[in-house]
Amino acid sequence: MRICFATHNKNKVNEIKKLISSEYTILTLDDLNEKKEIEETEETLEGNAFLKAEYIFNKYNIPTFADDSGLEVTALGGKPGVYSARYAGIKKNDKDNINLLLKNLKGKQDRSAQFKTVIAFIDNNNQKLFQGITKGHIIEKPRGTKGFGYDSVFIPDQFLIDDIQKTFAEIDIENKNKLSSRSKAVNKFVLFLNIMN
Ligand code: ITT
Repeated sequence: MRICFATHNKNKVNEIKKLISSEYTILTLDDLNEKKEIEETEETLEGNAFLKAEYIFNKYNIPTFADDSGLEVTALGGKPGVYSARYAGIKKNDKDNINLLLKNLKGKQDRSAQFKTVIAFIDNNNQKLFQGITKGHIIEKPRGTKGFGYDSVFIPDQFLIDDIQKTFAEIDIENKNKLSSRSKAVNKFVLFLNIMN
């Protein structure tokens, strides 16, 4: 079965391809030669995930899913949340976003945060949402070169390698996929696909 993953984010594609069995052929927006950056105009992750999936499903008429993710920081009242990509401006620059986050958290005792991922899936018979949450905390300086986005400042709870707490940017995709919000949402989605087919 062919399914489109409506994203331009290659890191998301790499993670997701390791979580979905090869019986499903994942087509990305690059595979469809779709250049448009679908504007995220909704005020929730659910709304934006649905909007991206719907745009591609309506245009290409193939079963489509989209992922919208955000980092929700307790001491910042849940921000940057749905605005995580554009936290430091419309350029969507990871480094600028992290710098602003660390600046806004300076002096705050509570560094707790969570990643939330929402996956929206649309085909001719279904419109479904799947959610995953991973709790953790934000460290004071970035660590690690793997991953993307806010990975280098996020340490997931209860995850130790050799008794050391690692950021998502210090572990490989396989380990990130054991506990990331994306993998939790994708696993629920895969269960649904398997039941449906
Ligand atoms: P698409 O909309 O094309 O899927 P995007 O990069 O715009 O890709 P999001 O809107 O979902 O993706 O991302 C919101 C922000 O959260 C953005 O700054 C990402 O870099 C970051 N982000 C998403 N998933 C992440 C993850 O697993 N680890 C760290 N940061 C992540």
